[in-house]
Amino acid sequence: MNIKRSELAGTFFNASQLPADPHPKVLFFGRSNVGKSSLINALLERRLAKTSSMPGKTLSVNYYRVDGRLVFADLPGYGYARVSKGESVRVRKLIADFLARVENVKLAVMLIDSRHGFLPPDLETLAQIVEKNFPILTILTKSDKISFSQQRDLIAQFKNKFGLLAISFSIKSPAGKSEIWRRIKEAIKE
Ligand SMILES: Nc1nc2c(ncn2[C@@H]2O[C@H](COP(=O)(O)OP(=O)(O)O)[C@@H](O)[C@H]2O)c(=O)[nH]1
Ligand SMILES: [Mg+2]
Repeated sequence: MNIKRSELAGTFFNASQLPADPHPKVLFFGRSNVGKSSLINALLERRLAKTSSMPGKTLSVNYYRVDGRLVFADLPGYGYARVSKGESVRVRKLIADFLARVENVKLAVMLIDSRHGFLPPDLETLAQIVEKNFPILTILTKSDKISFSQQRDLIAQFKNKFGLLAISFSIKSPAGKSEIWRRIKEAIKE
């Protein structure tokens, strides 16, 4: 995809702050530190989303506007072990409130760490997304940390066990990015 323009379009700490926005949206979900900001930056070809090696930082929904139209929504990372119980309840609530309000969702991108696969907090999120009937694309992040055969097995497992399409991705290699864009474009065209 040839992106001409992308910008941070809003940071929301509470779902009630969400503006009514009719534009098509792609939502990004994942555990804290899974590589969500890194993937968004790779897709947009600029460092818009802050990346951090310290998990459990942001408790907000960020909107990135792509070419004045499409919106990438970066959801808060969940499932970080070292945050308080109250904090993880707040993350869950923000995601649930957001899902109750957001309009015109074309695709939910679910990021899963290649080394860990689905963990209980991912399944909780998956259930929330399935309930909304959004099309789902699974990205297996940090694929540079596992072998090609492990990647292949994981992709097959996602397909057979969960009926989910998964694509491997690493910030260290451009492979995967064009397929992810292809799937996004396919999802947003009407
Ligand atoms: N080896 C490797 N590290 C990655 C990859 N993607 C992200 N990271 C690192 O993982 C950490 C968390 O990434 P970030 O994008 O901030 O995760 P987020 O919390 O999900 O937004 C950072 O230190 C990144 O540099 C990847 O594909 N390979
Ligand atoms: Mg992030």
